[in-house]
Amino acid sequence: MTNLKLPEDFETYPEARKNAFLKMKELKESGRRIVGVFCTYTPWELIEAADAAAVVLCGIGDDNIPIAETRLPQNLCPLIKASYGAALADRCPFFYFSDMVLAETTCDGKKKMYELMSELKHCHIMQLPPGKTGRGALEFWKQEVISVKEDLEDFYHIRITDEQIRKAIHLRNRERKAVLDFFEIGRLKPTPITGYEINTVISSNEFTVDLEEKIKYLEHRTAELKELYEKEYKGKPSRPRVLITGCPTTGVIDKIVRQIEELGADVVGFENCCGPREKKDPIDETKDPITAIAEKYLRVNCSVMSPNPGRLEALDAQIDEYKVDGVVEVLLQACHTFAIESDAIRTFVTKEKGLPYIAINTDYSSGDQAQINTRLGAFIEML
Ligand code: BJ8
Repeated sequence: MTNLKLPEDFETYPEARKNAFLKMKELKESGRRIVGVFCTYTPWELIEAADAAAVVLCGIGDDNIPIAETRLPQNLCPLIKASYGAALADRCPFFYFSDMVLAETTCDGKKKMYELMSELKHCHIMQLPPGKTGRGALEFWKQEVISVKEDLEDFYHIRITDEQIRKAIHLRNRERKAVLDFFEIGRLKPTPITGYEINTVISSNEFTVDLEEKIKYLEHRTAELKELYEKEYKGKPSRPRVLITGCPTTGVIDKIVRQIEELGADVVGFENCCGPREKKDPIDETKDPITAIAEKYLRVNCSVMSPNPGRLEALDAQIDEYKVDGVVEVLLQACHTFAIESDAIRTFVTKEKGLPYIAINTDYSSGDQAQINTRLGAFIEML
């Protein structure tokens, strides 16, 4: 239970997941194609163009970890273990109903886990170049995008036309705009929305396969929140404003995001894959669609890229735009790429921006909750 202000029809992430499961079952029974995905690098537009529904697979749940550890090492990111454990034990309804999985070689743990996941279901694994700007990176990645299109065509015995891809790009750009507008409610001071709601709605929305329905919901909620701000919030004092950065937070919504807000601060923004990272960056609709898709997804500022200066630039802009008082970095256990980048992030936030910063190293268990609350409580007092 939470004492945070939430809309009447608010569903927690587990509730949304349960309801989506029933919809997914109906969808499958109606003969709809379903492709499971995991990551922000996924070119969703190609799935859409294949007239298939893209659905984000489960990567949360401490109860999925022991199952995963029967084949994966203990000292591995909980997101990777939970993804595999949920698939292996048939606990992820979306994996169960997916015809195939579209995945990418992002971090080492994920790419090796996908080798095991491929034993369970057809996984198309895109090879991601190690950097965005290296020699041939874009051309290499473009070939990977083409290989996805070809695999979808072979798998479903269809042809995907440029026209279908253009249509999908247009639809996804409209969706990006609706999601971005919703995120940007967090810029209002004081914010009329909790970070807990933002994180939950965005993560839960990944189960909504009808993009028009998703756009409609987000536009409606954004308009409602703007009205609420004008009526009840404008001109009132603000609580300390926190930006979250680092690893994805869907698996720790209750453990970290909600706790920050219960402890007296507002989470106003996310500089991670649960935030506007890729939503800010639409696909160019004037270019050849495959090139435009390849260019767009190669721009994602994930720590798996070396070097990754775009993340600092995005963080810089977001701290200013969201009028942030402090930054909380979430580091999932054994995520080496984000853990190594955290040194540069700490220096940037504290020295360049002159703001307090804290890194929380955690996993999906509840064992460290009390210790985290103590550290977050002390951090919020400094803001
Ligand atoms: S684009 S952040 S969704 S890879 S937390 S599994 S990196 S060890 S989730 Fe991610 Fe795509 Fe990047 Fe976004 Fe590995 Fe780190 Fe675990 Fe991670």
